[in-house]
Amino acid sequence: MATVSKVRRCLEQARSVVVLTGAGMSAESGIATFRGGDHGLWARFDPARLATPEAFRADPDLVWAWYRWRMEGVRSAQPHAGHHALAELGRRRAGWTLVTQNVDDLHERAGSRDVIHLHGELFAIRCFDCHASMREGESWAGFEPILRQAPPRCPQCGGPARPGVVWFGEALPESAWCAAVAAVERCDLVLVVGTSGVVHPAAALPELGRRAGARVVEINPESSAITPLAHLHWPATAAAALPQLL
Ligand code: BV8
Ligand code: ZN
Repeated sequence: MATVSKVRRCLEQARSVVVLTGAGMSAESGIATFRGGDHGLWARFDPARLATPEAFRADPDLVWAWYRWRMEGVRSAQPHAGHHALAELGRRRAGWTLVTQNVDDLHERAGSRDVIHLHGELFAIRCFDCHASMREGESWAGFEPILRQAPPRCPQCGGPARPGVVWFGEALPESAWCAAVAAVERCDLVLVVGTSGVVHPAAALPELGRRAGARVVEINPESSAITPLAHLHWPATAAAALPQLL
């Protein structure tokens, strides 16, 4: 039986499904993944090094400019057929939880509801010091790629604005993590789409689900750290595979 028919059957037999997406889910919308591909203007910077509180403290104008560049990139990107397929599957089924490691809003723009963002949200800008929510400040004039931009200052305390993402070395939002763990521990299918499975603790979710008795299906054109524990690996891209599950 073809892989798509096996995955469809897993979906039909599952009472409750958790989908875990990673940067590969946004790749076909033109958003660079963390560990693959060329970052163009930012090619000489390692994203994992910039996505830390230390990097922001050391050079806020560099890190802030990187996030503003990424915000503009997400703004000009569109959700693809895979995002729309997940939103449609979520509308059709009860027992459907979408958990993402991504900080973009492509799942929401495709119509998915109650998305669990384990690593925060790019556009949820807040003060680095007092956590007051903030606006993103001066518009990105003409989107000419820039390497430095001073973060706007907090009206409450004067602190610098930061993106609402979870940096390396920062704890995941308690409520998001607990909701994701509760969902995988009671589901019968974990559908993992587009993650290399190297960032913890998010990468442990498929294993938690499997230990609780769920089947694990992976959609990824390459193999990943998740592949060895997946019952089924569908070597396909998100935009090509997910619409076939409708
Ligand atoms: C924490 C927001 C503790 C920021 C992100 C050593 C061993 C183990 C762990 C650690 C370690 N040293 C440090 C750690 C912990 C660290 C970690 O896991 N590091 C890794 C790199 C080893 N984790 C943390 O720091 C976490 N916090 O542990 O806190 C703590 C506890 C209590 C109190 C205080 C502290 C925080 C991790 C969150 C980091 N933030 N994002 C931002 O975006 O700027 S993570 C970042 O990576 C993105 O969110 C991204 O989603 C995520 C994971 O990467 P992937 O999504 O998997 O993307 P990747 O590029 O790797 O892979 C893409 C995949 O897609 C590939 O497999 C590819 O084949 C596939 N693909 C490509 N195209 C397609 C496709 N698939 C389908 N279709 C396609 N078209
Ligand atoms: Zn403040």
